[in-house]
This record gives sequence, structure tokens and C-alpha cells, in this order.
Amino acid sequence: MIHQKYFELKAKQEVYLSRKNHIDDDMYNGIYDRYVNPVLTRESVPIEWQYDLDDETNPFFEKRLGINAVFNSGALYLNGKYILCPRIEGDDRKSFFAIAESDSPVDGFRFRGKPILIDDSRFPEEVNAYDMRLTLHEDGYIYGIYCSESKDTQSDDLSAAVAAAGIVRTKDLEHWERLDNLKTINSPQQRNCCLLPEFVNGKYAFYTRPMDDFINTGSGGGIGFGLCDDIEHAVIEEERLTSLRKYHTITEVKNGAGAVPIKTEKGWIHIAHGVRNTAAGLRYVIYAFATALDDPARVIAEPSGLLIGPRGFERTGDVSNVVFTNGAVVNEMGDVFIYYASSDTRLHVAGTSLERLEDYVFNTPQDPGHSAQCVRQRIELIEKNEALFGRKL
Ligand code: M1P
Repeated sequence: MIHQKYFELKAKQEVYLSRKNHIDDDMYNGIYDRYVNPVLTRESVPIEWQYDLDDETNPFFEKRLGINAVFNSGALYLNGKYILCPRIEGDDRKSFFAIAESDSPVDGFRFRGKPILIDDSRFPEEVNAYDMRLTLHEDGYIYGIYCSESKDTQSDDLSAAVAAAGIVRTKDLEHWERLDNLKTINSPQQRNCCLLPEFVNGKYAFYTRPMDDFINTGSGGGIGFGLCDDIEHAVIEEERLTSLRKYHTITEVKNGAGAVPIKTEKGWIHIAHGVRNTAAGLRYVIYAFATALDDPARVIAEPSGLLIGPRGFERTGDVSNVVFTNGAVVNEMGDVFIYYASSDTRLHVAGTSLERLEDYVFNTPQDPGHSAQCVRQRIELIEKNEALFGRKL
């Protein structure tokens, strides 16, 4: 018999999943709208994925396989549906992927089917899998590029790990084919890699993140870019740097590609993450930049500072003071939805338009790099405003 408690929890979850979302008017900045409710949380995960429903084998209706968090999500807009592929972390700390979809970009996301079972038969060392970027490529496949993590067997440190970029592909989001992990000849580890939707010079084009070890990028100077001929056995011989890490900026400690870049008439818009150190630990924020259409490694616009920072309750969670994105979509009306996670705990959405995003990326001043120059930049802005009024403000 099915345990009675199941029906109670199911009804409660239905109310939660049916909640409507709305723009948070107190967070106005003109660039994007933040929505009040997260779009996915641990409360969104089906009860059937966590409980044994049988009252004989589970008389106390105990959670058998709990979920700890739902966060960093790949995203696609496909056939009128908004598709998310988040990082779901079990209570066992292992992450996995599943597809959630909705007719609305901002609410109503429901998991469908079962979690995605990635074939690890050729990768027995893979212990964890997370942060998938979904790319609908012009070759007709949907690719998922994710972090494939394994234990560092060369180190005596029990927590030492190795990060690589795993590659899977599908045509229907149900059957996934595992390809070889991405090899980058000059970078021993990779995380935060993503595939551009278009060929560049007839080759598959990846944004990478050269790293010397699992946490520290070490000599890795920023977000890399590389080409490969064969996606089934992807090898990048040379990585060129794109958006750089810089002293006293939001990318000082590290940065990494985020959502799959968005193509506009003026260039590829990137929504990435930057990390700096503080007395309270690492602080992750989201920033944007653009690269050239004719050379997607060349940065052509770099607005100063952060696009999205952790605010309010977003600031706390399993890894506090973090916002992170690995998915954004554009619909046929040119609306843009950025799916970002807060503090490695839950997934939110911010909405804007291509026009607004382009205006932000190409018209926000660059960081001049020194406090005094930043003050000059701000005084210039104030004086421009005063000229409008014809008096001091
Ligand atoms: O904990 C914050 C983020 O840390 C990692 O990002 P990065 O490689 O840039 O340090 C990732 O593990 C990411 O999942 C996580 O949100």
C-alpha cells in the first residue's frame, strides 16, 4: 500500500510548484528584473525520487535518498518550452542532472522523467558530475558540457580532486551519448567549459578555463578559447585567453564562462562569473562582456564590475556569498532570461531583453582600474545630470 503521508506531501508540493512568480520591484536597476521566488529548489524535486512510498518497507515514511540543493543550471529555449538542466545535489553530496521544463520562463518548472544517467563505463574514476552548459549546436545535436570530477590519486590529500570537461550529446533530451572528455594540451584541469553554438573556421569552438589544480586556477589567466576538429574525441591544442583575471576587480582570484554566449548583431554576449577573495572567503558574482563575431576570442566590450551580485537571502546557503550562472535563454520576442543560482543552494531567474542587455554591455563604462579615475568617472556622470537640470543636484 502507498503510505498516506505521500498524498499529504504531494498536495503540499503541488501548491508550491503552482506558485506564480513576479518581479521584485525593490530591486530595480533598469538592466534586468529579478524575480521574487526561486525557479527551482530542493522542494521542487519529485517526492518519488526521494521516498520509498511503500508503507510496508517504509512504515515511518522516512526520506531514503534526500536532496540537499538544486542550483547551477544549463538552459535552453526549445519548441516554445523553457528547459532547465540543473545541478541537483543529493544528501550524499553527489550531484546529478535532470530536466525540468515549463511553458513560462519564470515559474511552473517541473522535473520530467527520471534523472539523467550518464554513461560512466569508460570513466570509472568519475565521482561527481555538475554544472552542465547546454548548447543547441548548428550540427543538430544538443551538447551538454559539464564538470567531471574524480579523486586526485597523485595526492596524499584525501580531498584533492581533478576536474575535467565531460561531453554528452542528445537530440531529444532523453537519450544521451557520452563522448570523450575534452583534452586541453596545455591545461591539466578544466571546469566551466562551454561550447559555442556555431562552428568557427569549420571547427567546434569551446570556451575553457585553464587551471593548474582543482580550486586554484594558478597560472590560468582567465577564460580561454580553443578550437577542435573532432567533437567525439575533442582535443584543444591551443587556448587563447579572452576575458582576463585582473588585480582589484571582481575577477581577481578567478573567472569562468557561464551561460552559452548569446549572439547579437554587435557581438557574442557572455554572462560569466568572477571571483574575488575577502576576509569572509571567496565571493562569486556574475559579470558580462562581449567578444567579436569574426573572432569570438577577442573581447570588444567589458562593462565595469558586476552584473548580478548576491543580495538579500541569496547571500546565504551552503556556500554563502555566491551567485553563479551556467544558463540563459532568448525567446523569439528577444526576451532574455538568465538562470542564476545563489550560494550553491537554489536557482533564480532574472529577465531582460536583447536590447537592454546590449545597451548594458556596450554602453556601461569600463573599469578604469584606480579609485581616483573611478571618482572622475562618477563626477562626470553627476555633472552630465546637473547640466540637464541647469543646477547642482
Ligand atoms: O562554490 C561556488 C562555485 O564553485 C565552482 O566554480 P569555480 O570553478 O569557478 O570555482 C563550481 O564548483 C560551482 O559549481 C560552484 O557554484
